[in-house]
Amino acid sequence: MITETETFHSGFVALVGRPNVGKSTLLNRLVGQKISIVTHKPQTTRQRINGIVTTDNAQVVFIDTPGIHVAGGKLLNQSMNRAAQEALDDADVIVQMVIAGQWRPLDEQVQQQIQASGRPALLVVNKIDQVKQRQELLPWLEEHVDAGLWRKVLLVSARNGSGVDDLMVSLGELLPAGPPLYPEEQVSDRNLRFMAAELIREQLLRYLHKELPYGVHVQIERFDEQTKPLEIDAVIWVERASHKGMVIGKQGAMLKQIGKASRLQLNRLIGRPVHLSLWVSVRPGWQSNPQTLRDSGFID
Ligand SMILES: Nc1nc2c(ncn2[C@@H]2O[C@H](COP(=O)(O)OP(=O)(O)OP(=O)(O)O)[C@@H](O)[C@H]2O)c(=O)[nH]1
Ligand SMILES: [Mg+2]
Repeated sequence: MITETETFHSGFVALVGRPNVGKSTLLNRLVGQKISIVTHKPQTTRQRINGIVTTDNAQVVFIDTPGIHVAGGKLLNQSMNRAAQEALDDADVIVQMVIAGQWRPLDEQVQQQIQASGRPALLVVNKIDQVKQRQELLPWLEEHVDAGLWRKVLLVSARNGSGVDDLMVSLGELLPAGPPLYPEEQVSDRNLRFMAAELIREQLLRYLHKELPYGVHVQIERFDEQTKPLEIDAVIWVERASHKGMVIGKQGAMLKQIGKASRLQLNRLIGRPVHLSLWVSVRPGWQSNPQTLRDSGFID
């Protein structure tokens, strides 16, 4: 319930860090719902996703961003890093996430980007559930964490929720006074169609090996809410003809497995039975094709 607008705080908080540190896991934990996909593979998130948390006295719009990485030549990867940079530029407050006990060159690079932005920033040291004794972390914290840079340093487990309430309190205090930016019941800026494509891509990342999942994209061709069960047709893009066979598998076994796992996720997301049809289409070089990336919302 939103009551007193005078003391209400609102604004954008960017969650940034190198791939796999747990940004999307934390977003889902904060929002209390799965709105961003999570896998053990780096570069899972490809586009920014806003997750909205509204309390009695604040509305925090969290921006989940793609992990900042060495982009190489592909336009898709460049667009992912750009999405993270834009979130840094748009945010009122920045949260950098790192993994407890790890401080890699990319973590250092992200920290420098945050410094350059000049925005207030917090450091979240995530995955502390993997640390047996918190004291073990002290030498690491002393070596890598420059307390002067951060408004606060928090030890968190996005997986089990430890430290997450403290993070919310700290963020509420740092955001400017202002009215809510979204209706209080809204939890994401993305629609069901986008989330459906993401859930299917999550299963592709889970089931496909090595580099193959990085070359896939899911395009929803039909999302018919009038039918019972709800009908979803989706096309999985792959970069090469040889990849098509790998996604389909022997006698269609792989695609069947991915379809089944996706359907279960979609049923949960939408709250009613879904009929899912999947196709695989070869789109050579889609990751570097500006028109394709524009049509799919990766670049403006
Ligand atoms: N043990 C442990 N694992 C975690 C925690 N948070 C995230 N993970 C795991 O770390 C992996 C990466 O999590 P994601 O949330 O996808 O990480 P991300 O930073 O969003 O990754 P990208 O989207 O690739 O940039 C997954 O296997 C998560 O289950 C945590 O607090 N503890
Ligand atoms: Mg992510």
